[in-house]
Amino acid sequence: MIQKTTHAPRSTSNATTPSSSSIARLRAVAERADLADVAEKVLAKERLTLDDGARLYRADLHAVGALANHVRERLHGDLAYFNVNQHVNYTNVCNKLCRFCAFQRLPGQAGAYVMTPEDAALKITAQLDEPVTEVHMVAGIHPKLEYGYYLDLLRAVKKARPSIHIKAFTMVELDQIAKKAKKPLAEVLPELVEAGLGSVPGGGAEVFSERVRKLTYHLKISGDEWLAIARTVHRAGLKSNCTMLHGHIETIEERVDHLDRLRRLQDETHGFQTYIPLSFHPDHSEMAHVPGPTAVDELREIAVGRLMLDNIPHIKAYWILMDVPIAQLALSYGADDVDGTVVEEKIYHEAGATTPQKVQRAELVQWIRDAGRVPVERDTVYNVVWSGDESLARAGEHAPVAG
Ligand code: V47
Repeated sequence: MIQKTTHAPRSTSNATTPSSSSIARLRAVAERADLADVAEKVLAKERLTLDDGARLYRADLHAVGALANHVRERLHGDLAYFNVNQHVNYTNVCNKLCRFCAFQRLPGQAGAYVMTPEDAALKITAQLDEPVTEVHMVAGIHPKLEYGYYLDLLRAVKKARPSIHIKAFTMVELDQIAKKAKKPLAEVLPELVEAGLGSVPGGGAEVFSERVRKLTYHLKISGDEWLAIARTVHRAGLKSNCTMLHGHIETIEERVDHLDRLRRLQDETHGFQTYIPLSFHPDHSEMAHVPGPTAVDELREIAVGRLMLDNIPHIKAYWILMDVPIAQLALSYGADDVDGTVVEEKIYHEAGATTPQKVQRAELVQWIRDAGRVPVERDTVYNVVWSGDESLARAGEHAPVAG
């Protein structure tokens, strides 16, 4: 846990206007890091180039973080978002054989499991006493699951808790579901929505580089395919998140290219809500020899994401993946979201994550306050469920926590 701040959060609104002295300080910090021209673009809200992006990966971290924090506060002030969610990983059977993944099992392998829709519903009813608003439901690509299974899964979860928002199926799963349905995804999506799908998570993007794909996840859809599926999802009126798996064998230029491709699709669809850099956890994977990213790399990834993705509203520091103190620090390096209570995380805990598998809502609120930010509970699509904004609290305007 990082040191508690002794000052009150600077702002209770969702955007701050920096003083001329803080802008002068920002310019000085940027100048010392040879980023004066980048700072001028950031201050003028101009788009950064790919070359700027590559420089941000090599420049002094604190200068990059200060620039990202400026953008974060311009957009969100001191607010930091979280939600009350639970994860359901309905199967760990997967035929994609990604070398970075410790979660996957082959059909019949020890430890392989598939939940029935009823099993998944039981996971939901087990949390009915908690104020859960979202289920994050993703899994491996099980070759034998038929289209009807996915529809039944959505229906069972929705029936177990009708108020829940189902954020489910990565672009990789959607590709498989459409293949099983033997219909174009554009025709499948309305049926999934009818069954209960609310939005789509950001996983499965890895790094769009073909070089990296050939070496580490050659059976998975390509970057172009991931982006095409995201486009179809957004055109169907669904929001999604987006991710980049970093800290393995990818180069700086491949990361910048990935961010640029996300940014270009977002210009077209405006469908991405949140970008989440996913820190590679090597344990128990075929890439266990790769050291994975350091805390410094994680903070930089958050900051560069905030600066390059000028058209994506939110940047998430996923606390499960980063140590909690790093996620807290990330709230001053560009991030404005920490994800949620995450009951029963499996993917990263199979890969050696040492963070807890869930957290109580009150603890999450305290982590955010201890980082000097104002906690705001959101639903999946960023409607405010509860605000820790003290001026609202004084006015008695807290929205009730959804049950
Ligand atoms: O697609 C798998 C990654 C992703 C490992 O949308 C690994 O709100 C690190 O996408 N080390 C799934 N990463 C998780 C994901 C996600 C998480 C939280 C929030 C949201 C959101 C999305 O996890 C996979 C893959 O890219 N992954 N194995 C590993 N060993």
